[in-house]
Amino acid sequence: MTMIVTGGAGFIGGNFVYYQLQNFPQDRVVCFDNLTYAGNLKTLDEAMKNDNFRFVKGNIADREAVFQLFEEEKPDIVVNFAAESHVDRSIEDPGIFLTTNIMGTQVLMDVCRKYGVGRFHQVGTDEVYGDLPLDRPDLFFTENTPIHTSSPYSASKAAADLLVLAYHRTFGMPVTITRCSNNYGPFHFPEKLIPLMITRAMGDESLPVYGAGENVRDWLYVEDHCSAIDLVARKGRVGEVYNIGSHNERTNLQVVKAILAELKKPESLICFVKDRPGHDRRYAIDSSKLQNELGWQAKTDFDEGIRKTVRWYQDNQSWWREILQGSYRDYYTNMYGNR
Ligand code: NAD
Ligand code: TDX
Repeated sequence: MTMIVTGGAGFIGGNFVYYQLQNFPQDRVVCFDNLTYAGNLKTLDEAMKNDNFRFVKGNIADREAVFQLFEEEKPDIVVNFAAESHVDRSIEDPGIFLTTNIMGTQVLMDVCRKYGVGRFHQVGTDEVYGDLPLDRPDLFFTENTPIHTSSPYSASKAAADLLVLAYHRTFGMPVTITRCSNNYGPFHFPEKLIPLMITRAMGDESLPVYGAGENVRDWLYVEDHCSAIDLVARKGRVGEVYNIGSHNERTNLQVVKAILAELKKPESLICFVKDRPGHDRRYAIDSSKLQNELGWQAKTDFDEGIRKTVRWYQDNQSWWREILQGSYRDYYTNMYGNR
């Protein structure tokens, strides 16, 4: 079997490539990724040593390149991780989010249709549901929660989901969609909350918490996300959406304090900065559909996951220090300089 993984040089896609190579050593995995600022070939160093792995540099919105790839590979399954994924960047410059996340998904749907691909799996996000109030801990997103987006990022992801479902209804394409809560773990680009705080705290630098740090996210260790996607892509019912989450809700302040405790660094590093515009208050996922239908369960709770993640950043400093030396510096100054 051949699986194409788009966006496999990024955080979750990279972890998913390793999940596939380890659990299905007989299958071929082809990563298609155009290596944006968030893509990193170093993440795939180990995969490159595997004969069943191929890396192809290319843009999912480039119709010609995508059709060429499918002509060569004739894949059985396509899992689409490729996306612009950072909310703050989508607030600064929404255009590329629409091109990659919407138009790119359309190109992939067209090519899957032409080549009769057996399954197209779209990696979606819980952000398409908007947010929940902080004072209603009884409320959770289900697959029937209305789409109600807050940022250009989440709007582009919602548009992609709708397009995927439309191709299923109109053309009978065999699609599935998962919508997951916040991930963390190895190879996470240090613009996102957890790796940003770990890498800065390791250097005794200030930790920029937006607003009062009371916003809540439901944190899922990336390996658990990979196992859920794999299960849905192989065994999920066609045309269905499955939520993924594990009830590990934490306020941002709790997350940052847990990181500081793990690193034995002082809480005086915390610095409250101007809030994110349109900042979603709380995400919380009900994933009982996935659990009941496919028997999925998360294996890693937050305390264990954060320990493993901190350890990974301590043990793999060359991976992230190289990123911090590049254009990331300008990004940090622009985003946080006057905050
Ligand atoms: P990431 O930003 O770390 O990686 C994205 C990857 O996609 C990079 O390797 C990048 O080079 C590649 N890419 C971007 N544009 C491309 C294009 N036009 N053509 C080909 N490749 C392109 O993102 P991530 O955090 O790993 O997220 C992966 C997917 O999971 C995204 O679709 C995201 O919306 C979704 N998701 C992420 C989270 C999370 O917590 N990170 C949670 C739920 C869903
Ligand atoms: O410096 C920061 N300070 C801060 O307080 C950063 C980068 C973030 N935050 C807050 C904002 C959020 O409430 O931390 C929380 C998490 O922020 P991000 O890491 O930017 O993630 P989020 O906006 O929740 O989106 C993530 O989860 C859903 C991913 O980036 C998305 O791709 C995914 O769809």
